[in-house]
Amino acid sequence: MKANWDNIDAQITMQKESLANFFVHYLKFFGGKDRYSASELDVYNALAYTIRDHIIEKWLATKVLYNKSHSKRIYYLSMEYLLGRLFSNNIINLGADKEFREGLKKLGVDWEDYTPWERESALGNGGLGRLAACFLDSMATLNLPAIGYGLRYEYGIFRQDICQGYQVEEPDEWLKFDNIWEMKRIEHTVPVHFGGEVETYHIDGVEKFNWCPSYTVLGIPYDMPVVGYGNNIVNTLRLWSAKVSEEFDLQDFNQGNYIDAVSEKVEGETLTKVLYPDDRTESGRELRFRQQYFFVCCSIQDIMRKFLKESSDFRDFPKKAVIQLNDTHPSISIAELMRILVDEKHLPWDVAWDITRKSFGYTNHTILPEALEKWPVEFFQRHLPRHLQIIYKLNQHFLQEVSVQNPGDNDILRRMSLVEEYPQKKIRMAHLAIIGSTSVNGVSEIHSEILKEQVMPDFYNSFPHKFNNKTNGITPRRWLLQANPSLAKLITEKIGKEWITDLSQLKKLEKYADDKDFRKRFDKIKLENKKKLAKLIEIETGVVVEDDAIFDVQIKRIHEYKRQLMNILHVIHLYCELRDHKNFKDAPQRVFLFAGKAAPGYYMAKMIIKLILNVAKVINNDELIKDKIKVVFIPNYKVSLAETIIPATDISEQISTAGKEASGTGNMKFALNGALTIGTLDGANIEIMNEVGKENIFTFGLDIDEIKAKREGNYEPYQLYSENPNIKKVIDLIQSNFFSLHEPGIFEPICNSLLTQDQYFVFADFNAYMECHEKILQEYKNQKQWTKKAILNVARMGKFSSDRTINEYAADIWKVSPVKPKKGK
Ligand code: CJB
Repeated sequence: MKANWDNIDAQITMQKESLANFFVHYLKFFGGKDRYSASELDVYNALAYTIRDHIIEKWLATKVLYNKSHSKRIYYLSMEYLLGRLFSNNIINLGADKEFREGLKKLGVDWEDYTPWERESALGNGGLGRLAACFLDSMATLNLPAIGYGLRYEYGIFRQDICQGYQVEEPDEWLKFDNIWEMKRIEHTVPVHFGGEVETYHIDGVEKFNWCPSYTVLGIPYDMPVVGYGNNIVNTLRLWSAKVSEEFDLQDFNQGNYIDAVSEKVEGETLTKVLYPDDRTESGRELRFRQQYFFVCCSIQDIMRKFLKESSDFRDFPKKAVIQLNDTHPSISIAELMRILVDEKHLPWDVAWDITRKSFGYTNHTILPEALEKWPVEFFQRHLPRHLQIIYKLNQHFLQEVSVQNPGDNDILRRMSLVEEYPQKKIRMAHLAIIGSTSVNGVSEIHSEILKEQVMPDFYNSFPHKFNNKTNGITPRRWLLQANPSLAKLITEKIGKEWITDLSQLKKLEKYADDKDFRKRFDKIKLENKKKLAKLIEIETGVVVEDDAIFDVQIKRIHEYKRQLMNILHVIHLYCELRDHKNFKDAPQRVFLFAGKAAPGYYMAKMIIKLILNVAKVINNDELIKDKIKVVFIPNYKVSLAETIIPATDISEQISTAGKEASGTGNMKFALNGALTIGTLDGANIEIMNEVGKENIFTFGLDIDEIKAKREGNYEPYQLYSENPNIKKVIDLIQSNFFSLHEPGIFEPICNSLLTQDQYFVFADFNAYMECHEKILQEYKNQKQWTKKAILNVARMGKFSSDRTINEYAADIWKVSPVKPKKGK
């Protein structure tokens, strides 16, 4: 009998009345549970399956819509996605929260009670991965035909435990239970080859290359739906998982090489075992190199397969596909696409290069020299011999062009080469990404300028047209609508709900800064959010804080350039002041809250955590200061924690050394939720200042030029220490082991590094930071003014929606327009 597709295609639309039936169906027939045996996890699973059905309907329809449109596709390649929990986000984006609540009422089930049962998806380290997640949300919401590609790490970013004040890493077993949001697509499995050698042969006198790899791994795709907000669009995030092919395995098996077969299998499958928990240092990590190629190879094959459904003329490729590289991590794609076009599709080199260059865009996210990827040539020789040949040939052609433009200048050839010769021969991945892309962008205005003027001036001079800026943004769906529902509701009540998809509408709130009633409601919401945070702090750390304290927050990866150290030194200074002057009559309590993970091999970052925790212990238990300061370090920072902390924050600490933070996106989340920023003139802080107005943000410290001058001059931190009594007191107290009685000397490396080098200019900015905090405290006393400023911050954050960022990428780089269903369909 033939299937009747007209009937099968009929959509099962979500109806309030049928939700309870769906839920019971899943609980019983998927979970095998009833009222006696169902756990809270079973209820969560049944709820998630129920909502998933409705997502799948829209997912299928979106695919049909995109296929019919024949539009150019956007392929976003990122090694990291920090998605966070998806259950509530999906319900909210579907616009189904009310239906869901009401539809399940008769069962007495409130979906919001079950959100903690979802294992968080944390396949990223920090800003870069979270940005990719915000971009997915915006691309879906803007009807852009985009696919995200990534890796399905079995273990995401480690769980951070604290043991005796030290960070301890535990594996993140996020796949231990079912992952309801993924679907295995076994039919799109692809092979990925490694190693071996390259043979040369000739056809009609033309030299050809045949890569004979030594082993093969399979890439299995798992698709996750990306639900657009209120537009019935569901895009796809495709994550690759590595598996060793069975035939390959069996061959060795039959020849009696049991151990070899098994160890090859383990080797192959370790490829996607774990996310590298350090985003800044690259040295010697061969597995990471292989992970990158595995990712790239799977994704490019998939992109090719999709392209070939549309056209067989590869010259059309750039008209049908644009591939955005999220940092250099996937930049081997450029050599891989060349290899496919030249070796497999037999296109002439120049034609292949033209196609390749037109198809890629590259986003740079950092100028920290240690984070600019360079892979040893020997890694290429061992694992990707053909790609190495291709890179060498690209380099040869490229340097020829450079030399024609700069006759006799050998130094420029050395600087621009794709190959670094000393001390070890390495491939400079950023150089490959720049020459192989049509667009090179930074992530804030200042960062893009630094990139052009200081980091890549030679490339900028050669290809000025490629360089552009795309200031980062955040999705208002997760970071306001979902994280701060009460504030979102108040805003909607006053200005309507258009802000959710057009954040510039928030401007309309400006007039409410002078409205007493509005300010009262705004303050009340902040207080409620603080109460929730205070509870969480007590549960997570045992520290009791007052609900109406000033919450001063620094949450982000722990890194010296982000200067958590300056923050905690300042806290120690305040503590000394309190002890010395005991003048704290009606001062409000100040809670200094920290959270963030340190890369497991980053000694200094780990010692900074230890210092914060030790200082916290002393201060929180010192009765002399009458609880006027509390210091809190919440372990295991993650997206869901940020969602609780940010809406409760008064003061947002964005205090990186000027020139070091490419953009920052936490800064945007806080300001959008009505926190006032204390910040340096770095990254997107500058643009936030320009938007909210100088009087509504607290900036301090050396700017980029001043830092540069200090670095080039002879900066003497020891002199600052001897001359500045505030700094001296704090450092002396640490060195006296006041915070490390039982582990004397443990903070010596921190003090030493500050006194002898102070690479990140903590001492140089200390006074300015201190004075800025004094100003903040004064201003906080005037609650009316403070709230006014907070409201103006919210009202003026429109620019920082990731919808704006993505619209710019789509218009300027990708040249892709939204795909919308034809009216009446
Ligand atoms: N960033 O999170 C990372 N990892 C890297 O390896 C390099 C940069 C961050 O990317 C964010 C998104 O663009 C930026 O906001 C942030 O400043 C940068 O440090």
